[in-house]
Amino acid sequence: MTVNSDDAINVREPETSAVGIPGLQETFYYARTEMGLTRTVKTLLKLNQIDGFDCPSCAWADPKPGERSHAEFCENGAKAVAWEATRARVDRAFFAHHSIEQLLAEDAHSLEHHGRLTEPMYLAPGADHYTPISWNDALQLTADRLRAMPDPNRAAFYTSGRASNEAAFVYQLLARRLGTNNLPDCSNMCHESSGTALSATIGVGKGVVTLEDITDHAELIVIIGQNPGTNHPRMLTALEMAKKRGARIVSANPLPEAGLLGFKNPQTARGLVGGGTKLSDRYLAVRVNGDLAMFAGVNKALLALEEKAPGTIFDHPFIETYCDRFDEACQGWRDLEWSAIEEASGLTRKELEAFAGDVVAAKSVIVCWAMGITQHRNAVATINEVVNFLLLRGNIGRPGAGPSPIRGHSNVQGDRTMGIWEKMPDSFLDKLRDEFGFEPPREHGYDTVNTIRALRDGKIDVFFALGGNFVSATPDTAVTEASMKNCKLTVHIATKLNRSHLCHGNEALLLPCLGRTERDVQASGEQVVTVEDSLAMVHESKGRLNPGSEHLRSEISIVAGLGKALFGEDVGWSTMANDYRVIRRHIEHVVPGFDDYERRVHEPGGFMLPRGPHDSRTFETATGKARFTRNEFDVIVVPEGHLILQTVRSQDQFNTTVYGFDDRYRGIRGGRRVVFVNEADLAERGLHDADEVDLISVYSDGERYAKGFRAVAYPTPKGCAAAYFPEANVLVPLDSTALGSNQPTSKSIIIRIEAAS
Ligand SMILES: Nc1nc2c(c(=O)[nH]1)N[C@H]1C(S)=C(S)[C@@H](COP(=O)(O)OP(=O)(O)OC[C@H]3O[C@@H](n4cnc5c(=O)[nH]c(N)nc54)[C@H](O)[C@@H]3O)O[C@H]1N2
Ligand SMILES: Nc1nc2c(c(=O)[nH]1)N[C@H]1C(S)=C(S)[C@@H](COP(=O)(O)OP(=O)(O)OC[C@H]3O[C@@H](n4cnc5c(=O)[nH]c(N)nc54)[C@H](O)[C@@H]3O)O[C@H]1N2
Ligand SMILES: [Mo]
Repeated sequence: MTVNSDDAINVREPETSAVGIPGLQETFYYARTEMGLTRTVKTLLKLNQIDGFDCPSCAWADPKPGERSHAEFCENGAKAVAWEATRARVDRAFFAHHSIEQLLAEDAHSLEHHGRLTEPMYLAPGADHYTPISWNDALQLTADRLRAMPDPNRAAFYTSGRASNEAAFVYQLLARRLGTNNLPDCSNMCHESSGTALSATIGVGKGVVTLEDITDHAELIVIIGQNPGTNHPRMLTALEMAKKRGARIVSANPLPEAGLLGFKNPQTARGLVGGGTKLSDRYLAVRVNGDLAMFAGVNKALLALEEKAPGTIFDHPFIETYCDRFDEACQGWRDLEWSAIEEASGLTRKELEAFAGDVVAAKSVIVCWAMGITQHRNAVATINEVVNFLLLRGNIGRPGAGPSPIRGHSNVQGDRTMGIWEKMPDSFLDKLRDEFGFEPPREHGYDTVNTIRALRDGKIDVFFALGGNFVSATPDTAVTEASMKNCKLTVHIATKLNRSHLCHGNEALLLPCLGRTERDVQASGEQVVTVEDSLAMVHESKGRLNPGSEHLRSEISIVAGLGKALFGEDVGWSTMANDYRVIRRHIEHVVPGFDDYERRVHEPGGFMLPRGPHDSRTFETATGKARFTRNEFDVIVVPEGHLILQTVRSQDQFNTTVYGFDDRYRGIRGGRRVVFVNEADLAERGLHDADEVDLISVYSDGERYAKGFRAVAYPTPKGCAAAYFPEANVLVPLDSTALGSNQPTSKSIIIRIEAAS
């Protein structure tokens, strides 16, 4: 892995399978460099084990207790752990030496690479250096600024998805006790579109399959808009198991991702030395934003087969018993022209009919998806169409079938379950009121995009973040960064320094917390926290390493400390911070599905949350039925001479955390300012591979520039392009969001590409 970026970006052929020996070597080299040998062994062997800690990287599920390997982690999980457990420190001397201005000139990699934050720091009005502050003063100052606001809605409480269930629950309690539902979170940028579509169509905003459904039951697994080789590497092990028993995989992706093509399992001899497992049986090079058309096309093809041989294709008993609006949806498919489908999807009718053939041959089908689906203007409609696709053949609520949005951050799903949402339903707020004896606000709060608008318009006095890197993760970087200046106070609970800590309000606080890997000892003894994975298993996580500094506090203790500074002991803030079992008892009373929480979560592997569609084909929608939808055929029209740009993650990053400058599977080494473009599109513009180019996004409110990218001729469909996030976020217009979910459209940005100016 290259850890310094330089001008000479090295480009090779993309790889055709993931993991294997290079992945393993990289893991250990990297972990040793950050943590040293003893710490590496001690830490990695506890990762994702029953008595260990949950991997702080992605939300992929763990196998059952008896089926875990001794090394139940992947290259990228190991990087995330090493990055947190590093021996490097950012202390008061560091801040005395480095001004805000100096730090703003550093890139994301170098900021976090300085090491772990060690003690609370304060930035006074007009100051150019952070200086030490005591915990007590930091919490009092925050409480004073919050109390000084004329309206509680002048505060916003952002959450990144690494926070534990307990931290998230106490945090939303604090915001609501204060009187606001302004709880924007990273999920607004991640699976908001999935939640919106699934709630309306099947009555639950999360996926409804289990790990065994994938490994043991599904006959066909469809993977769309996801790059599991990089972002959910342990999913490849599950896919390999499915393949071994004869399941088929169909992938749709505008990039030929190595991890979808093949897998060399580093934990088996065959994977280390042999050719590995071929994963996708069918690879559909869909156009960026073409999935709505693709699924409409497949559904149309299925309908045609059904009409030719009635009663042989669709699951009529299921449709009649459990669904509504079926006829309306069918009419929609009849009315669609194949030419429109082909143009919008970039796929031929023949390809889509062949895909429909795979579907008909499979008794059970799962669809997995991630950001390539959710970050588009038509994302909600696309996911509705995926639900249609599954409902047609009763592929929900039985083994090996169902929708499976693959979550990002390790506890992003749990945070939502705990109430981190700007529009939690009244049923949740009623229970919160009954449990704690105060009336929570009912008016919906700001999501992430609306928080940025409010910041920009001077409507937020205090911006508080539980983790994350708000200014780098959100769209329209220039607008967002400038907007933070309008705050009176910005506060970040964080493990490592990032750009959000430098784009500050009039005053700023930096509050360092324990990480997932570290022991958490409170008044009642050593604590555990709990998390929920992408497949709705709730389990515990227990840090093992000694804290990175004696001054670190747990997220829970910081948030509860602020609660106490604001409200005294009204809801028992200290009792919760002293003993997390008290928090779990409150959760049990407030959040459905957590009965007998304390006992069940300590069982090896934890427990599964109830999900009506999966457990009993119960659909808690507006009509009590699963809902077919007729979706408007909304496709982005790219103006002549323009391209549609998607933003992706490299192999060496976790969101805005940049571990290094390589993207091994895509053949990129030594840099991140690259743009992947079809060779013909380059040629049409008189450009060539390796040219330096500028990217210009065009939107109704004007043009945005990202300059100095290396063009890489790449096998992506004509008219499409890709670049890395967060570098490309300057190009994403704040107002360009998904219909119905308000999620930023980070995967469909209309751009021009020009020779560098
Ligand atoms: N190592 C590592 N792991 C991670 C993360 C990380 O940054 N690093 N991030 C975590 C988080 S928060 C998340 S949300 C997940 C993200 O996991 P992914 O969604 O896999 O992440 P992206 O890199 O955004 O990849 C999007 C994929 O969708 C494809 N795509 C783009 N547009 C389209 C389209 O229109 N149609 C189709 N069919 N495909 C499209 C892209 O080519 C790419 O393969 O990963 C989580 N895990
Ligand atoms: N263009 C574009 N933009 C995107 C995306 C995209 O695909 N394209 N993806 C979006 C998605 S899916 C997501 S989820 C968001 C991610 O948005 P965020 O969650 O806000 O960003 P991260 O980069 O994950 O946050 C990294 C920071 O978290 C802090 N941190 C790490 N561990 C801990 C911890 O244990 N506790 C605390 N308190 N802090 C910790 C560190 O300081 C680190 O710098 O970005 C979104 N933005
Ligand atoms: Mo995410």
